[in-house]
Amino acid sequence: MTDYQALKNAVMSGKRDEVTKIVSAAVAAKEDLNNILDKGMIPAMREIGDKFSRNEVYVPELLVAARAMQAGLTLVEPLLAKTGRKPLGRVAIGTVKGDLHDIGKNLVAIMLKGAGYEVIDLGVNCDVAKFETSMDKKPQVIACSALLTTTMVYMKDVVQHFTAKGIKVIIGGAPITQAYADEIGASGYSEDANGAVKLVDKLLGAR
Ligand code: B1M
Repeated sequence: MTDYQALKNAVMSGKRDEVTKIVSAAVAAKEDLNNILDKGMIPAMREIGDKFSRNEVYVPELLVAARAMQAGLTLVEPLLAKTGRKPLGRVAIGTVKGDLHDIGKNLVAIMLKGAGYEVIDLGVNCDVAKFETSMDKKPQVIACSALLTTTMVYMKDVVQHFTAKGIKVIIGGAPITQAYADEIGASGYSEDANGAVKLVDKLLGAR
């Protein structure tokens, strides 16, 4: 019988080997994959995300937890694909054209995955055409990250293009503000990765 509290603690404290051990054993014992996610890993990422938002933990702690989460997800994801577990929704994410910063974007992606969303990660330097390549997967939200004042302006093109098609666009990154999001007509802004999950939850009515 899997100790889900131990799994949760291992993810939150970033113990990657421990997560791998517990998840491997759970998979070998044919535990319900939904339980592994819903009782262990997802609450762990939600809780550490909330702590991060309250400044109780910082980027390094969040990064190690994210890596531990990723280690567990790597084991579960291929099996989940076979069970047909439905994701809460689909989000395509990328850092905008001209911008190569991806640490924050990766955190947002992993928090979304951890929360139960399917994430199409388009990487960095994404222009509208690159975001368009995700359309065959039918994302409901485009999530756009920028770290440079010179590249954030491109978000306006992404917002205009996709909102015209009825797809929501959310933005974030160090130089972004709510005022800027309002100015360019984005569907939403969040200042951190956990806030991005809450924003997507709200936009898609998922929770
Ligand atoms: Co660069 N860089 N950098 N850099 N870099 C900054 C951003 C800078 C502020 C440093 C400085 O001058 N003090 C500055 C920007 C100045 C400005 O525009 N105002 C800068 C510069 C100038 C540059 C170069 C131009 C330097 C040069 O070559 N002369 C160059 C540009 C390259 C390019 O992109 N074309 C450059 C290059 C690099 C490295 C490659 C060396 C490296 C990036 C490595 C990588 O990402 N793989 C790098 C780094 C590491 C930084 C700093 C030090 C750290 C950024 C980071 O990862 N933070 C940064 C200075 C700083 O921020 N102190 C700096 C941690 C990360 C977790 O935070 O990405 O903000 P962040 O993400 C947060 C939130 O913003 C939010 O959630 C995350 C956490 O909760 N968030 C979202 C992010 N995306 C979101 C999306 C959402 C919602 C929330 O919804 C969609």
